Amino acid sequence: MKKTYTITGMTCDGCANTVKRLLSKVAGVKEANVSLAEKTAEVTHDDVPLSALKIALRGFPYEIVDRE
Ligand SMILES: [Cu+2]
Repeated sequence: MKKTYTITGMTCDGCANTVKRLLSKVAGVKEANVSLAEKTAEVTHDDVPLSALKIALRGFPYEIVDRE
């Protein structure tokens, strides 16, 4: 499935690249595309729970949340 989440805490392209890299490493994630301008991440994955994506960003100044 492909799902779009909100990412908080990103301030520059480096942040966006870091979030993309961290999310891409999660088991079950096929692709992650991050938009700094929209503060979103579009993640293609096999039913990876949001909690697993949150854990991937733990220790970094970013948070992934469901899009309102
Ligand atoms: Cu940054």
